[in-house]
Amino acid sequence: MDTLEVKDTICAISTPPGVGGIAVARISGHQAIEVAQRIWQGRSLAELPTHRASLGTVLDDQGAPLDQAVATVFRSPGSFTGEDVVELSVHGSRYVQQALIASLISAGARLAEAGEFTRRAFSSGRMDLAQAEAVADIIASESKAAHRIAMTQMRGRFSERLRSLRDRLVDLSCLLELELDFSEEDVEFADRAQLLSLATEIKTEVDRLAASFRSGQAIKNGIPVAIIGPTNAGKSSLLNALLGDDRAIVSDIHGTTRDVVEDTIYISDYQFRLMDTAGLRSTTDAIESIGIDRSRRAAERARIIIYVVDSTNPQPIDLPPTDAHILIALNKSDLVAQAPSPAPESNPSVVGQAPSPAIPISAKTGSGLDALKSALAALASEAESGQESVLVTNERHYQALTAASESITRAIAGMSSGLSGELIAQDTRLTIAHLSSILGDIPSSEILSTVFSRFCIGK
Ligand SMILES: Nc1nc2c(ncn2[C@@H]2O[C@H](COP(=O)(O)OP(=O)(O)OP(=O)(O)O)[C@@H](O)[C@H]2O)c(=O)[nH]1
Ligand SMILES: [Mg+2]
Repeated sequence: MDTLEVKDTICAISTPPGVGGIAVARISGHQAIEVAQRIWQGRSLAELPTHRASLGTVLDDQGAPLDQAVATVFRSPGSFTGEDVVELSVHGSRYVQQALIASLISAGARLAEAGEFTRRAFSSGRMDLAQAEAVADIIASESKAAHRIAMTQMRGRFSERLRSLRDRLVDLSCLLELELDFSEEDVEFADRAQLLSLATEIKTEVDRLAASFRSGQAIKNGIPVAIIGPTNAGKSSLLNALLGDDRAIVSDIHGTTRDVVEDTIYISDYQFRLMDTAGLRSTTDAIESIGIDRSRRAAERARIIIYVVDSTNPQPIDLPPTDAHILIALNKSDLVAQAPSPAPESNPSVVGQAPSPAIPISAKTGSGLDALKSALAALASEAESGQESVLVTNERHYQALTAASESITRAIAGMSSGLSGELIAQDTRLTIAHLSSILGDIPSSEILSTVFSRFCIGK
């Protein structure tokens, strides 16, 4: 709990800037109802039951009627921030919004800082830090999948997982401390093998959560897809066909595209960031070489590569080793009469990573594009539901998990090499602290000793 903070009453427009049918001003703090009442004509807000709305009139800072409005009162602790909250819905004119805020400030509120409502929700214990961060992610979510992951986190699934890991670590830590306390009496509370297997299990889980970050981040920000292939294969035509827009220049001149052309599409629940790139070929043109360099870098950034082959002129696939998923698109299928030829011979580093069969497409007629889109959606869905039930999407969480993994690894190494219990216990505590930092509750020695007393009777 954030008890040091002075909880003055804050206000802000919570709807997006600009004109809208309705705008909502939110007021939070122990004087929220009193402040709102000063600019309110209508049923007394103090007498309004919690979670109830009432129609009335809001007044400007001169006391003149400003707009007809609906006031909703949420009493502490059953509100978003945990404090008393009043929401005033007014007509969404820019003038009304600005005059309403001016009026609330003259009535005793202060303009809220960015994120302050959610921050108060965190400090009043309404949610932990990971949940508060998820609120920001929900607001920023641009695809159904990004929204779904953020919702899971806001509802506390990720936090539950972390708490359960932490509790098991506290168990472990407790056994280690007991051994330390009684070491002279030669009492064994748990054999080393048992401690080791518990620690290893915890490390595996921490590592799996950390490993989900790449997928989680890609789904949150848009999955990077690089369109790669030789010149004139139809990469830019494919980008345009997928976007349904003349985004990139198309021509039959080899080496048309020089720069990476990027745009986003939505398929199924996912957002993809498509990158059209310069065709791969050996060239003496200095600018084209720079473009090809950029293609290779785009391929490195990508989670999925669409490798475009010209079916009328198939060449061996030439890709540097990559850990991206590779989809092979056999383009210009409209020009080959019979069933499309099998995938051209590929270099071995790629073959192993291209389990899906090549997809015949025509960027010109649009045939096969649905199959290509389905393949993209299937890869995205695999990445989402792959190894983990919750995906890590936040850089801060990822850093903390990585640090937790490092400290538990040291503890495990210590256990297997018979290092002093003191050092192992220290690394275990450090792991607990890293996991706790994600939830925002760094355990003070006081909290830890409370937790410990629950587990270690008589200590
Ligand atoms: N018939 C047919 N022509 C196509 C198809 N896709 C692309 N083309 C033609 O192939 C030529 C090259 O297309 P681009 O999309 O510019 O090829 P690119 O791979 O982007 O080429 P670079 O930018 O030079 O690397 C153009 O003349 C397109 O009209 C297709 O599916 N069928
Ligand atoms: Mg091109």
